[in-house]
Amino acid sequence: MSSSPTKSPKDAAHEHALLLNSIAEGANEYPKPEHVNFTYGTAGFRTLATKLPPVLFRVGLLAVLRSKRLEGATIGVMVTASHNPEPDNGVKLVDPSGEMLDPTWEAHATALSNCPTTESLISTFTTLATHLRVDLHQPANIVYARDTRPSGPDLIKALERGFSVFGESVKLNDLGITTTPILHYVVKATNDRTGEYGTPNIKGYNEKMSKAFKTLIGNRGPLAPLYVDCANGVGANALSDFTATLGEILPVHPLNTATTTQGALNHQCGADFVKTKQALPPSIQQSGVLAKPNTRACSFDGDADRIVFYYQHETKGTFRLLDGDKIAVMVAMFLGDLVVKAKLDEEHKLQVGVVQTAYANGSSTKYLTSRNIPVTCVPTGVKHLHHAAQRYDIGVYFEANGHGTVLFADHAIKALKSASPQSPDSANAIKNLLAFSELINQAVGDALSDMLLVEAVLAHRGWGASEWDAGYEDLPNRLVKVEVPDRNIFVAVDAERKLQYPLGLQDKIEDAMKKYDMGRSFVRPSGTEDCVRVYAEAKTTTEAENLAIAVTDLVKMASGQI
Ligand code: NG1
Ligand code: ZN
Repeated sequence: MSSSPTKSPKDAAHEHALLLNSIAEGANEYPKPEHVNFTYGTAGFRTLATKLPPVLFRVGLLAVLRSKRLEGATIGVMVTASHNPEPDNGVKLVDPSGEMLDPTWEAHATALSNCPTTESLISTFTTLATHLRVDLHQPANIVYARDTRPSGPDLIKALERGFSVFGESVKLNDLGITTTPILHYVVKATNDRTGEYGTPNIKGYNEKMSKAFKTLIGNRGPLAPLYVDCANGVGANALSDFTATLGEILPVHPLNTATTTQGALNHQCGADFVKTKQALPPSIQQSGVLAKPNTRACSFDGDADRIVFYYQHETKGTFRLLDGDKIAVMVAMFLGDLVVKAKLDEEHKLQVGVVQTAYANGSSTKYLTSRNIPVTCVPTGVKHLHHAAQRYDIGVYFEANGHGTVLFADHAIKALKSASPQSPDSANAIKNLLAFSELINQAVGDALSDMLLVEAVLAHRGWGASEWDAGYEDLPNRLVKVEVPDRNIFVAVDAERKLQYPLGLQDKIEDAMKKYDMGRSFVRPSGTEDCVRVYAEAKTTTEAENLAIAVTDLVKMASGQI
């Protein structure tokens, strides 16, 4: 820690002592519960909300440290547990670029949150500030928000208590109740010195997207009606704000918007329910809105950063899922076509690539690679996908569960802006590519923005849901959650497609796979829940199910359960 040049060492020491006192006072109000171990994982901290107030207080301290370390750059804090049930809650930090927290700081978050006493918290805080060379005299800027969970207000209070120990050196921007991606947008826009990304508030977000969407739809609207399952969460608020800005071109029918009904959040609805059950939310089934052929619906998750689409088969009436893989494939193909039409000169040629995880359906990967679209496979967790996508000129990344976005590299935007089009067609393609770069959230997966992306591509293609679906047929698949005594004995490698430990288990999984036509299966420990996940796919539903059962048994055997 260096002291300000205007202060004497004595004053600086006094000020520091006051700060530590102030931290101690706050920490005493939020003692850490015994026998709980917190981990800052893929989704930040996430557990039962009642356990979280002390964590929020400490996250408040860390957010301020991070902002001060970055000379006052704005840091984001989001209080949400996404698709988890209502009694859970969580918190995650957002870095100034709008991306997830720098992974090296995840360990600092974990360390602070697990300090058992006020004394150990003070000592860990002091050590961190020193080792990370944080000048505590720097200003700090924080933007924060929460989803609609009833536990939100108490957690925000604990977070604000953490901020308050630093007194007036911290400037706060409370966005209130909003979606995770809007919070990321505001962080990115606040830190953007060029002022080009957008106005750093919710209105700025709506205006930016609405303008880009209108450019893309042109005179193609009004589009066919779209039913949107808001998971009874914050997406309902964001959607109604947005449609008020957008006007008539997309007739949106919001469903599951009961944000104040106790227990309704993510219950029998939302993107995670639809993806894991591979079925309609019962409320939508009963409403009969999808009975009309080719009617599209989509589901957000509880903090509106995931989206999946679906419809009912025209003749069979069966449920058809259009998940993250289907979105990635359609979007990558479409942007690839636009790039060809843009006819950029040789030195500015742009490559569209796709980033997936092992959970991507095998058919989607095959479809892309057979059409010469490069595909990268990375471990689960958005930060891995995001970073891999940054290596393409235009990087499309989606998890199968519907979390994803498309990143346009700075040099790609420059090439598009400076191109001299050879024909009206190429001028149009360039204009559209630039409008897509504005429409798509460049910080993080965003259900609302991805919904508009899909709608814009469908409008340009002149497709309904069934034409979109026709590209490839998903291989039947099963995802099983296996509870084991210690998930840490399972160590996955090779983008989590193989197990290194327990020794010998991978060979057994591969032997099981060989017994099924097009069989593929892998096992990995979850990063967000205390379980191991088994994924299996094969040519038929029965084979996929049998493979999942066989591999689940192998996992149980390896962990001594059978
Ligand atoms: P874990 O619990 O590590 O499988 C889940 C999702 C991830 C990601 C994170 C963060 C699956 C199989 N896993 O991770 O894709 O979205 O949550 O929310 O969907
Ligand atoms: Zn989410």
